[in-house]
Amino acid sequence: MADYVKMWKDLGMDLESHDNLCQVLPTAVGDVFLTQENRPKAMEFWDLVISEVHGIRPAELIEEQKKGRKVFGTFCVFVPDEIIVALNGIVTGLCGGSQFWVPGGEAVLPKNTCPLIKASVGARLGRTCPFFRIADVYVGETTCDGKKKAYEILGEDVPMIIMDVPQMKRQKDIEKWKDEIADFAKKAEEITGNTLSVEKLKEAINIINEKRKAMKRVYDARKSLTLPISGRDTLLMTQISFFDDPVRCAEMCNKLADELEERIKNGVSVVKEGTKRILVTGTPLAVPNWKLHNIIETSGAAVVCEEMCTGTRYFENLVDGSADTLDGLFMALSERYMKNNCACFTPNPGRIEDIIRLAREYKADGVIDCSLKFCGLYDIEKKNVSEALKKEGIPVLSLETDYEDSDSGQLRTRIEAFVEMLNS
Ligand code: BJ8
Repeated sequence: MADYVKMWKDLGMDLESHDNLCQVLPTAVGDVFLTQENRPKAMEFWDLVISEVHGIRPAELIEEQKKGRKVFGTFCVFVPDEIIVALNGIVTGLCGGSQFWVPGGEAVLPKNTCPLIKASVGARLGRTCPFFRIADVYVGETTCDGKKKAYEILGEDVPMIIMDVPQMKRQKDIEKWKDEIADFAKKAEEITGNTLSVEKLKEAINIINEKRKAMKRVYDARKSLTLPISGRDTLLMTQISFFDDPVRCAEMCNKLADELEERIKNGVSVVKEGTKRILVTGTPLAVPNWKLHNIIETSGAAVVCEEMCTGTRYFENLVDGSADTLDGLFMALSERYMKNNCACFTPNPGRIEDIIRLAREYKADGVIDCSLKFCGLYDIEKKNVSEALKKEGIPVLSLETDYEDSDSGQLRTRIEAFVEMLNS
């Protein structure tokens, strides 16, 4: 591994505490990913990135900053990457997925806040994540109450833009989100010092659409009964796509998709015939949260699809880049982003329709609906999800978890019983 200590020091990181974090990660990567058999060769790229997750990409970002580019840290798939890319900015995901950061978050937030929020705040305030140190500006959004209030705390420490996400999906809400995107573009122009043009925005729309198409190719391969890739590996690819350069991301995903399509042709599967196929839905799984996938896939089943923001919601629906005015392109962006069926909307029938559609497309035998503890939005929506799936004859298991390992045994027992029920 290259020596990144100077870089971390220059970023003002707490090196002692960061060392403790670095010690746990390799074991987790080894246990979750490297123990799998018959992995696609193209996964070598993501194995390398995750093995130096606090080194390779942060070093690239710093090099780009030296050339005058600005880094925008984001927490939600509602933030339109296209605007940032069109202004020659760089997007990096910032959601925290490790229990390591939770106590730091609990120092300033109530304990009954969801772990994703606590970890994100803890990662910033504890100075143990280079991405949180590098970002020139954070972009928050008004999706859930916990995030809204946490952004006020983060905003004391770092420049922050908040985007006001509508809570409903009427035509006037789509118009409102278009205006919000236009306002965001103005702020992003100030930060980058660049001016947005129709041409640049069209180009950026194309770049991000290509990334979405490449990710979709990988996911489409999972629809085959000859399953060419595990859920764990696909999740890793998806998680890293939030940090990576979008052009390289598309290139690597296409390379992986080529290999997966070849595997299907040759009948190469990562699981035995008849292995039960699971669609996972619920709250996002930020790096390095691999707990659920790992338990499912070591309990005799395979994850074939994720209806979540670290899954299909990140790449489904392309932006129509045909308009010839900025206003027209902002509207096209709004229309695409407002198709995201996050539980922050009311009512939210689109998510249930998506889960049923995806369960059929990916030939899932059952659905696991799992939310993070203290996420009221997804927890409350479980009732409607579970009733709708039962009506469709699709078996469903509803779970709640957090970032600690203490509930792993209990989760495993429930998941094993669910898989056994599917098998019988
Ligand atoms: S579009 S899912 S990325 S908001 S788990 S922090 S909702 S209390 S993450 Fe999300 Fe955007 Fe929606 Fe997707 Fe709050 Fe729930 Fe925590 Fe959550």
